[in-house]
Amino acid sequence: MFIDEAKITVKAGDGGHGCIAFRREKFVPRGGPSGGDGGDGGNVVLVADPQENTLLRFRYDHIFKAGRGSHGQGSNKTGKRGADIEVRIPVGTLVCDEKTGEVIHDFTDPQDRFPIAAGGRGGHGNAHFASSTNRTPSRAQDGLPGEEKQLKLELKLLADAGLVGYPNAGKSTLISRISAARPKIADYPFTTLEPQLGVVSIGMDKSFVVADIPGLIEGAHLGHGLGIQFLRHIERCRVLLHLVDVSGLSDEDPIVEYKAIRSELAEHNPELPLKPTIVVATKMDAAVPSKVKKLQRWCRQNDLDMIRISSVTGEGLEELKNKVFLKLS
Ligand SMILES: Nc1nc2c(ncn2[C@@H]2O[C@H](COP(=O)(O)OP(=O)(O)OP(=O)(O)O)[C@@H](O)[C@H]2O)c(=O)[nH]1
Ligand SMILES: [Mg+2]
Repeated sequence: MFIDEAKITVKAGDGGHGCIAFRREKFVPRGGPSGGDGGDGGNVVLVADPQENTLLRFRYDHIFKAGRGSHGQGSNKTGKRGADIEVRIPVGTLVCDEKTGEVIHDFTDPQDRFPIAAGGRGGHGNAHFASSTNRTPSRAQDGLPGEEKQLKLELKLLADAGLVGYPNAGKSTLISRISAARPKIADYPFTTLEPQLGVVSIGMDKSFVVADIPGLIEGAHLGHGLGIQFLRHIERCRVLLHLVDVSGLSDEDPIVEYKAIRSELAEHNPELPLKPTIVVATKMDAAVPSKVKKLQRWCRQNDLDMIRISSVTGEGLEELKNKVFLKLS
């Protein structure tokens, strides 16, 4: 679950064929061979790009071909080289051969470049084969095929946004609605025992990673409930989503609940409460209006962003995704 995966095919360009030709010029009897070489095929190069943070885009786009070399021509014209292509992948991606599982390259540094598939060499034209004993060679080479590889990409994810809240606040349900993660969901506290990550996509090319962690309760820093050991998973998140149940399914006062979690965060690491936070009022389909109003007022007074959502009806989910993305960029 902490790993994002993708399979891609890379195909380097084939080399162009060599050409068979002879000079034909007026007043030059028996002109020599003049067939040019084929151009080399283009290479496929993988490049680690700090702007990319997930492998999500490879779900839509997973075959990458470099350009083929042009064939040689008469008058000793060499064919044009095929164009190289660069495939940009996130820093931290491990690339393996899909069939053998062998590790090909670990992209640990930004701008790390690795030629993954070499273009085929262009074939020699007949001019190349002329010698003192054979002045009219009538053979030329075909270009060689470019390399083709099936690759498996693996990326260890770091979450951009972390979900915090009481048990049953609806954290796992939310992540299951906005990402492909499928954590266990149930109407009893502490359903989630292990942190889960999900990749949230916005449109075709934007995404962020969200972490679902076990619920917190008052005294978590003293070991109550499942404790706060899971908070280390969100220490590197840049945004916190603080989920507060405003439905009749919870009998807790929303403000009391909010403050309890905030103080547990601070107990764990005083910097956690300083992170940009969005207060997320959950289960709006079953909302108790007085709770919503109370939380709303509190957020306004404390200059906090608040969004109302329902993972059942989908209310507010797009707004939430966009807001998180804005805070991250
Ligand atoms: N009506 C309604 N119920 C919801 C909504 N979101 C979650 N629930 C229900 O609330 C209960 C708890 O949901 P979970 O997603 O498991 O809550 P959690 O915050 O992950 O809980 P823990 O893992 O125990 O911390 C489940 O019964 C869900 O079906 C919602 O938007 N509307
Ligand atoms: Mg859960």
